[in-house]
Amino acid sequence: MSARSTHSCTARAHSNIALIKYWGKRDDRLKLPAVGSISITLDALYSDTRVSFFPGAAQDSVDIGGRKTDPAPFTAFLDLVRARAGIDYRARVESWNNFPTGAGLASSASGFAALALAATRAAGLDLDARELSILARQGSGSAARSLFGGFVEMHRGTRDDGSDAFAEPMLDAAEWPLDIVVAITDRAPKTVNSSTGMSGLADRSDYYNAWVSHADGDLDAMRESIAARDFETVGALAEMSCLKLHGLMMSTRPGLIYWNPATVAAMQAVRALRSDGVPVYFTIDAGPQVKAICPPEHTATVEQALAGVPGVLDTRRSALGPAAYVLD
Ligand code: 2P0
Repeated sequence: MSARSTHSCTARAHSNIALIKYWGKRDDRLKLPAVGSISITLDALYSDTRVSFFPGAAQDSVDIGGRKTDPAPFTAFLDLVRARAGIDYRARVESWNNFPTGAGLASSASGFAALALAATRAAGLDLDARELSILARQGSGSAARSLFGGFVEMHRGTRDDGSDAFAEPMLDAAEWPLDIVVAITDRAPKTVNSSTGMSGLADRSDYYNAWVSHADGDLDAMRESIAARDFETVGALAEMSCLKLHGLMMSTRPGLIYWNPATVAAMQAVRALRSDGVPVYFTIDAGPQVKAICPPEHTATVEQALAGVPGVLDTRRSALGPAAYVLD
């Protein structure tokens, strides 16, 4: 957009879950991750975000799911877009998630990815995929991955300015169809958000150095097993990365426990399915929901088993999803 006109844009971005997890930052302000990560994008969970810049407005306004939200964290992000576009108009942001917000289903990933795409387009910018990913990362580290579909790798990068800390696609969704069954065990927003949970980790966890020093090996192994379409190894690596992440969280002063009894029961149900010959592995993010990954021919069996676990409130199933895109 030129500085004279006003524009709106609505974009959709899908949530993602990491198979090799990101946790910890090497720079808080630029949200530079301490470790790289590899994720899959989910078709069934997404955020739609509309951004309109208005010349006359005094401040940004943000609604999520129809409710007014403190605009401060979004203003900091929109300032990056405004600086780049050379405008100073305030924005009206309206965002909807088709799933519970802030409950460990990566609403900040899909939300900030959709916001990055909608805000840049509304401001008249047309950033390439890498630039957009670097921008989205500054909203939320995991948002850098939600701009892409299928299997995605986020690079840790080594530069201080963050110019090499971006995500890029590895495989499109259609290249290796897999399903995810999400077992929802609590719909309430979590009490400790990810940024707080992972802040200052080097000083707060005795396990931090071990976490960082093994990350590259885990990423190499995951890259290789994805390239080989080796589901058992992908699943085993993902389950181990999840358990290492939660071990790290529990080792952080004060100890961070995101699980509830149904979370543990669902993990055990996944392992029981596996001992019965069903290829399925679990992963869990910064929340109590369990995500089970399996080839599509086993999805119905997995969903039925998880729905029957005491304390599981609901299940959602998803295929792998597409890259973020503009709706209008
Ligand atoms: C991940 N998580 O790789 C890890 C695993 C949750 C557990 O990325 O502070 O919301 O905005 O960068 O991206 C969640 O962290 O945190 C996350 P910030 P973000 O998916």
